[in-house]
Amino acid sequence: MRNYRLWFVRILAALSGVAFLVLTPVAPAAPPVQSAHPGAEPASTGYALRFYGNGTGDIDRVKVRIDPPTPADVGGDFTIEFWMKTTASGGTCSPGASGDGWITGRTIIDRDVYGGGDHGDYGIALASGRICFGVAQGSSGRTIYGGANVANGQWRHIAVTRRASDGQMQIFVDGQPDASGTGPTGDISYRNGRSTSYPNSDPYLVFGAEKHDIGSAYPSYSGLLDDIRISNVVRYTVAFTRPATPHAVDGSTVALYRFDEGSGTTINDAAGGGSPGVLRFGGSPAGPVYVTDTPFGSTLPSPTPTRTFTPTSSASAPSATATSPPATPTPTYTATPTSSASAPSATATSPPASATATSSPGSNPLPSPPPSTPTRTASPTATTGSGSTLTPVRLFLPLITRP
Ligand SMILES: [Ca+2]
Ligand SMILES: [Ca+2]
Repeated sequence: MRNYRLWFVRILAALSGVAFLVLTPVAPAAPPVQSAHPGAEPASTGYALRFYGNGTGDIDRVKVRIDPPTPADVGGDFTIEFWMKTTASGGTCSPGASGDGWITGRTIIDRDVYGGGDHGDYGIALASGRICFGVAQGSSGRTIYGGANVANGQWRHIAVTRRASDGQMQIFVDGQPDASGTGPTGDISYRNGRSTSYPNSDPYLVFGAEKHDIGSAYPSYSGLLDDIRISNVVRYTVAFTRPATPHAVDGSTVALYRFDEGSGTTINDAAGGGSPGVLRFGGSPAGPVYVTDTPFGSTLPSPTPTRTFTPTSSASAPSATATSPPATPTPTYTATPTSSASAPSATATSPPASATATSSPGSNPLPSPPPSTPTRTASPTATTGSGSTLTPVRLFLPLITRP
């Protein structure tokens, strides 16, 4: 009986010119995630990744292994830039003489090591709609906090720079200087062969989530990310024109993530491939997912000047030369403008973390491995956790600063 009905419908559909496929219980509608067929899609601009800020279970993130060392493990001069789009703000930033002031923001890029800064760590987060960027090495650190509201539902270009020689740090939003400060000097790359009690998070560079899943006091980013480029130079010291096209690969590009795969769990590194990533999918809603909304679509990002604070950009050192005076104008937010360029840094002029795919793994087990355990500094920054009840666990293991 069913067959007769089916054929009847098909004939009717064929006669009336209607695609009968939609009436037959054949194949479900194509899923929103398409396979990447660059040539098959009209004016394809690729994809971006949409994260949901689940911040748990090692999911809803992209993980890039950096130890044994990969090119993405920058630690000398570097620039990290990307596009983001969100309206989900929240989180807090504690600018000042701590490199962990960003960890209570919604983490966008996480290269933290659990506890104190050890050889070095850093991270970028969104807090109250503004960019928060911290760098630490040992007990020395600095967190700077931008002023522009970037959580306005439009694509925004973010760039952070860090210089090894004098610790100069800067944030740029849509090419405009947004904050600056002076952090630790020297090499802050992930210490090669470093032993850790957190092997699933420490030796990774993580996009879109707080890497250790410590809890709600350390939230994860919810929103879109695209075209993350990591360079081993300070690309910007003064205002620049916001890019209108995907970041290029050049001699200073050590890793580049276009998120144009469109499916699967492999995240390609467009800059030579030495630092591929893995997409860890899950949560509710489950993320990250590929979306066709990119900064390079028909709707060009409008340079929204929603800046609420213009950090006297004069700070920008005239040139990227080695010894420039401690960049003065720390953003007015910083209560402690003291330049803590103290750190007994390992090397003066840190070597660009890498140039080749794999620089001798475990090559430097020598530099006296610091006191066995990653000192978990109970820095004051942790207190911010609004309404976060201190669990006994956290108190027991001085996890107060996840750091
Ligand atoms: Ca893309
Ligand atoms: Ca840390």
